[in-house]
Amino acid sequence: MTATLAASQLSTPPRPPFPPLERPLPPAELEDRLRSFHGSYYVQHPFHQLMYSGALTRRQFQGWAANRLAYQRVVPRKDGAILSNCPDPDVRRDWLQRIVDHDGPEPGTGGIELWIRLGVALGVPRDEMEDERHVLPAVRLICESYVTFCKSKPWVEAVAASLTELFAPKIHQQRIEAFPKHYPWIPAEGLDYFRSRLVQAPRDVRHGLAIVQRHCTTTETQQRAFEALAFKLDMLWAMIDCIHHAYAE
Ligand code: AHQ
Repeated sequence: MTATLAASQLSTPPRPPFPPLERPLPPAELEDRLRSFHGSYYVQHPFHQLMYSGALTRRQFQGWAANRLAYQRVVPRKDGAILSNCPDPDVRRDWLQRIVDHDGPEPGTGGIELWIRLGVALGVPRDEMEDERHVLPAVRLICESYVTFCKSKPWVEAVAASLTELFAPKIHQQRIEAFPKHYPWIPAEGLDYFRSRLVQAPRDVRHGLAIVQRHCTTTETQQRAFEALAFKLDMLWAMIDCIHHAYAE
């Protein structure tokens, strides 16, 4: 491809090639290979670099929170899709917790509510968060692609896609540290969602990783797990890329 065709705007994550496996990886090596995708995680994206360096404007924060609500709202729907495809009652029993974490045990509770409160803390009126008027068409399509993936792929591949959260504790901790330091105007309650994920994400990752290690024991199933993780990494990267360029100063 000639240099002039190189993308000048949208960015692409560094992608470690995953060469075809000659043999199935034992569980520990499978985890290592999954973790080796960390360089493609969207914490590396310029938008997040702006966020953590203190360079994000209030408007960019507001656009990010309003658009990211579309992602938070598809999470319980994609988890419902995984439940509907999963034949194992023990897995379903544990996976149910993810839906309760996001939707809450009753109205006005749960992670999605905390995300709306983040948007309000950033200055977006609650009704403008809830009616999703600021969600970009591309972000909506990207988020729906995650639901479609989890509806249409074998449930273990959908579980593998959730393992981007192997890399999430760092992103939540960075926000908890960066916001008070660089953005003192953000009320402390705006961070409540990130604090909740510091507890929930590691628990979810332990559960999801154990499922992938238990079920992906052939080169074919392990390769499909890598492809599922790569899809989700691209999905997150594409989402933040749209937000970044839509709200570029
Ligand atoms: O808040 C997030 C969340 O609840 C989930 C569920 C999980 C999944 O099942 O795919 N992924 C995920 C993520 C959440 N927050 C993102 C962020 O940047 O705040 C990170 C994202 C992920 O890493 O997949």
